[in-house]
Amino acid sequence: MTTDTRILIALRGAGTGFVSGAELSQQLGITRAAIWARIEELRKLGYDIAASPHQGYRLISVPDVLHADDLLSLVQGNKVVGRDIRVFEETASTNDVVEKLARDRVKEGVVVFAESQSKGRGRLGRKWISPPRKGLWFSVLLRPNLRPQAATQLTVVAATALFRAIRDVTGVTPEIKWPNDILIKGRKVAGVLTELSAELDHINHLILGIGVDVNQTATEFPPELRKTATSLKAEAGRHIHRADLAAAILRELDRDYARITSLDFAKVADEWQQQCTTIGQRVAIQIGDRVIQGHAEALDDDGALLVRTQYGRLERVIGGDVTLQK
Ligand code: BT5
Repeated sequence: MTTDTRILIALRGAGTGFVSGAELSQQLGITRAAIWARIEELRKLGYDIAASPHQGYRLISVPDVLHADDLLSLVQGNKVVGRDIRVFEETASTNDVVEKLARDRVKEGVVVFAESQSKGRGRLGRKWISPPRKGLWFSVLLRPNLRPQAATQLTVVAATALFRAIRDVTGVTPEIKWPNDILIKGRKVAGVLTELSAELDHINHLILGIGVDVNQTATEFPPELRKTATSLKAEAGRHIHRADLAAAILRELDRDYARITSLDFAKVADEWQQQCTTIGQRVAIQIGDRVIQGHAEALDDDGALLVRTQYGRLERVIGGDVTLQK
């Protein structure tokens, strides 16, 4: 843990109170002058920290920037997801950065955020719009001990984590649309891109790419997305602090990842089914050139959607574009 992370943990721990320089210096094992120097650096980044010669330091406000040390201080209890966090000002795609880390054998749980992406992507090579500082654009490296067929479980885990974090931080209750969309009043506010490196019988690594539209105003979306997309700010009616939301998502992901690695996917799937607006609906699912039509009945143990087709057959669908039918 870096010195800045530890200073921020101590300041947050004090709430609206002060932490004395002597206390910090003792806890961190560095001089009071060194602490003062770090506080000055944090101030330059936009952290408003009051300093009083008698009482010490107090955190007044934090800027709306993503800062790796700060994010780490917010998820210090996490076991896997977020034990290593890196933030870039701009990348082509955070999934590509993580893919490279995976090939360099970096441990699972590393999370890469970018303030903006020049080539953010969705599924099937679609574009994902990722404007600077308006949303959360990040990817998580995982090495789950699962068969490749069960990879959809991770998309389900990401969707339930997003659902809970968005509801808890903003007060707005979103819906989950299978397999990878989070919607509010029918408009997309977040998406998940799961990419996989696997052998026939096991997953080498899996990258969860997550995009959340946080603080765009309606007119900041490109015209072609204005009818289909929305942001948390537009729906909640207030600015949302991105670092708080990011930390909440990483905490929820860590919790659910632990659940599936302990082979408890059923609990995650139950919660998912309760929030998912796709289950129980008539759907048309486009998979490549093929369209399956029928009734979405449930999720199976691998996270696949079970669809009763118009011919009465139960089909297992692991991906595709869903349209709800009236
Ligand atoms: C997704 O694809 O929903 C997955 C999005 C994943 C984005 C993250 S950001 C961090 C990581 N790095 C990446 O490069 N990607 C991941 P899909 O279901 O295929 O939806 C793509 C479609 O959503 C596009 O064709 C647009 O219609 C629409 N779209 C594009 N940008 C959007 C945005 N910011 N908000 C809402 N909809 C958007």
